[in-house]
Amino acid sequence: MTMGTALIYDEEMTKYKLLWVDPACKIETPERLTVSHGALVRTGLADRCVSVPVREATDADVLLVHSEEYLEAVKKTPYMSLEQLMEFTLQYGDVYFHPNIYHCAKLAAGATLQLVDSVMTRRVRNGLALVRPPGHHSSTSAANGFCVFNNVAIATRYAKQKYGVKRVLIVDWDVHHGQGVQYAFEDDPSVLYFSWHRYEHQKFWPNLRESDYSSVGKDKGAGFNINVPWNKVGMKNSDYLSVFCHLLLPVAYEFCPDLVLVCAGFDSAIGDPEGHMCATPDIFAHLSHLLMNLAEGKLCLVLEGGYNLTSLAQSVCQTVHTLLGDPAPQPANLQGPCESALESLHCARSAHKPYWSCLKHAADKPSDLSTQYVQTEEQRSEEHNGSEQTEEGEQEVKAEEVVWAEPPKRSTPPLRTAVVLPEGAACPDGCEPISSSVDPSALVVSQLGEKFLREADERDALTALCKLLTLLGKMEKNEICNGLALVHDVATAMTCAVQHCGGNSLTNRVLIVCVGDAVLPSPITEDGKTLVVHIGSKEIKDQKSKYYIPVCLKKGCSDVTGFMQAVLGLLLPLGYQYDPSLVLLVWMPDCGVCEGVWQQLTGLLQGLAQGHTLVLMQENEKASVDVTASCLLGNPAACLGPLDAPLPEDVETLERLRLRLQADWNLLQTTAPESRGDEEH
Ligand code: Q9C
Ligand code: ZN
Repeated sequence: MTMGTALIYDEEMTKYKLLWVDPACKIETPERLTVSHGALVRTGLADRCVSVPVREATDADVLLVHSEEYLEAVKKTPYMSLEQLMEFTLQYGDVYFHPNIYHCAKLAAGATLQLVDSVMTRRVRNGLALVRPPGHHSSTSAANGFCVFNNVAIATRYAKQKYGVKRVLIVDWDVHHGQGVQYAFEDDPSVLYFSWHRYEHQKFWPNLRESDYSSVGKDKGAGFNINVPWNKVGMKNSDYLSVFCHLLLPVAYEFCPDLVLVCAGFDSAIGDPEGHMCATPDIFAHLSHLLMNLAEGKLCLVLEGGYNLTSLAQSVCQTVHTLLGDPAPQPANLQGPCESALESLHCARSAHKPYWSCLKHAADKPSDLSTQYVQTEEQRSEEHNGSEQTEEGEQEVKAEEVVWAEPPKRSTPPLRTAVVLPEGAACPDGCEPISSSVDPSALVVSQLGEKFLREADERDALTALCKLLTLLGKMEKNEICNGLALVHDVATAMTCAVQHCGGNSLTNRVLIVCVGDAVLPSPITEDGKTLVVHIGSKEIKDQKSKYYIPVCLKKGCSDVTGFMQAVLGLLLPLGYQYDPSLVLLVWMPDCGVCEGVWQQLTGLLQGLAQGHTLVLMQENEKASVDVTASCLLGNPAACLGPLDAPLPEDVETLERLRLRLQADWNLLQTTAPESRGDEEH
């Protein structure tokens, strides 16, 4: 069932450039494409993709978003003299025209449509279109911010029209606000637009009031436009991940898109002269991964900005690795979100509270943030004397001079998924069975001690445990990425695995995710070597531990909404911050978890521990082996359908846990510190 990744690129789109002096536009160069594509070729990534040709968007395609007058005006640009082009350019903001840009703009939009066609017809699973000019700033009748036609907006209408797609999610991770996309779908509840962007209280380009968190959409589209304005530069990996976990993903899962489009600008990465952010290129591996289980994996990325050629190329490669299914890199520098990011998150969550049941419990916006920030004359002159005023340039900190480590090479073990199954059980497609070569009793005795031997005295059970340890050993050596074991007794197997890891320096942190009620085995410690998140229905006395987190859902694991809420808002941030070397995912007997949720959980957890997940299931869960293996192999999970409201009791349980744990695990924070007093009592 493996399906490929499309790469859509044509050199023709490098064949236009700025022909006059304009400091605002000089960063948008042909090299942006040659360098990105060159890096994909050099690393062998391009060869692993399905190369799909571009095409020109037709007039009808362009008119899905743009006005006839605007299209006719742009059509004339190939015949203009230099003076006429400069003159034409003047009516728009931060954009330039060139005799060949109309051709390239048709190719950029057409490339995006080719990508949508390839994904919707299932020729490929997902893909990336490397295009110029970008699109997200252009609106019905105006070019803007290097953009001529709105590639992603056109593709959205095209997908709805041609394929009857009901709900489209657009994730705009470019560092600028894609106001063109916002305008196109503001009143349309079938398109959920999410954008984070450098804003600095409206002082950053494009300086629009409507880029603030208060623009939530209009009329029927109210709630379907989500803006997260960054009011400070220097946002890091934690800031991006926390917005994904606490806002975008919960809403996206509730929305349940049929297709996900990404305005994939990489000017939100470190080193970018426009963005001045500090997120490292590997973060895009995780952002991509976190979107890959929505819409049954139908994910189309379309290049927007990205102006530091080194950062851009690295980010593009990280993204394509993930689209191809390579194990995620170890997430770096997750020390928790900064105060300004939390303030933005808090405001955006509270603005969307009326529209999404996953946010019903979100804290109200603090009153000191309720009025629009107004800058005093003093503050203004102070800032001019301060660090960074790009246009004047005197004391400018050159973002291009920022240095960061090149992301480590993505390691892909020779074998993706191995299984340990009882005699006679069929090995799922694409997996390999573990054949144990060591004498079971000798190895298991040394690992387990006599206590467990007496319980697991059957030969078969012993053999399974032995194979399990063999599998773990191979995962530690990175010979196998992940695995699944059907065992006689999950509790014993879990203990066995944890003990094994305890004695091994390669697996010094194990995230144990227990699904269902069970008595946990003893080696749960407070030394940080294990972090246990135990989701079930039985009230477990909360031991106020940092490393043992019982989540008791009212209807247990069979409640889709409650479970997903726990996974996205609690487990993922905890997991990312803990940064395990191994994830043990345990399906307790009779836990009642529904298949779709289990798939999502299995898929999402693979963003951790470089994909090293070991799934333990009881022998009688044979029926779920194939779907689990499929998710471990990197196939997308099934859609859950639009989620309904969580039970108030569960909301309360999760909130209580989050509040208790957020001091130790600051990726759990959803509000800025000074406003936190109100909600804690
Ligand atoms: N220093 C895209 O990233 N210039 N467009 C702003 C402020 C406009 C960016 C000048 C930047 C447009 C697709
Ligand atoms: Zn941008």
